[in-house]
Amino acid sequence: EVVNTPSPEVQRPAHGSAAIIAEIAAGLLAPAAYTSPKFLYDSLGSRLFEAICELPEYYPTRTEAGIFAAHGADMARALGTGSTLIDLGAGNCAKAASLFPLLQPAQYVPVDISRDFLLGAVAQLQQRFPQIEMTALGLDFSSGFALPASVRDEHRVFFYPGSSIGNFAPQQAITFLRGLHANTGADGGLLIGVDLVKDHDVLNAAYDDAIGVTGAFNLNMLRHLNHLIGADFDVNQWRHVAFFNMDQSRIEMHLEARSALTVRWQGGERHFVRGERIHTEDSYKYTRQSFVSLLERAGFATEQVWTDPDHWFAVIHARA
Ligand code: AVI
Repeated sequence: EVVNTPSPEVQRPAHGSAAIIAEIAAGLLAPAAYTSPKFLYDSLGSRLFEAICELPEYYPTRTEAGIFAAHGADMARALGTGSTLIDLGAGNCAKAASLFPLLQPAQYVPVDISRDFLLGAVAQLQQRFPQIEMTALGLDFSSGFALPASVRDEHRVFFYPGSSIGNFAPQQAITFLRGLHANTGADGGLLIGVDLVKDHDVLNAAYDDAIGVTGAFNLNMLRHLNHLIGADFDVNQWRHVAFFNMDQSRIEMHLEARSALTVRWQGGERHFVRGERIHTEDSYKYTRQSFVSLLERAGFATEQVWTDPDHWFAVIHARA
């Protein structure tokens, strides 16, 4: 018997909700097209980001890891053991896990938009650390979130490593940090990783690596958009562009049309001329002082700043 089954690609509806479709369409239709960097992280995007972290050019991950390795005990003394450690953008949970022996949290709450990726990582971690209560939250926390009742409310420490705060514009970062501040409680705090301004060649290379992993990460967003809004982006028609914008103190990532083209999606379309770009991500770089004052504006008081010998990256402990 021959069963004629349409291919799953054809049959599968777009997975995005109406709100997500509207959000993405608004960005694509803006005079200067843009998308939110959160759409970089489907399951392949999360894996590509893991690969980026291993690149010789991408210094933030290993520089921050060096700071944790050198000063982890000091950080544990400052934060205290038995905390409720809320790991924002936990991904594979490896950074927090490397600090468990020193921090000894009572509860670990990893939060990540990429739910399936997160659940896999947490299942493995729970076996290694059975004494820590683990509550995984698969949600997009970028526009604020309410913590469920299963998250203990005493001694909350928000852990936000990796300089992901740099992916918010400064004013958005303040709003986001204020949201954390409102959820922290008097005995809680924040341990946050911040990428610092440095030599522009170092910055540019970190976001435009020689073997093109960052380019693949950026271009993969188009495949993700195809899935989310039923778009027909052809990845081959776009190229990765990344550079440091000195005036704004940020790396900008864009996708640039290689030729004139039209993209169509559920309920909309846009024509792009050759060389026109979609702005996909910003990664702000701070000075130590500028970030301390940003924290202050969000209600946090900086307690301690740890950095690497080159002052490329900072890990900051702040109190609510
Ligand atoms: C997740 N975030 C801190 C990364 C960054 O450096 O801004 C995302 C990234 N984009 C390109 N490479 C890495």
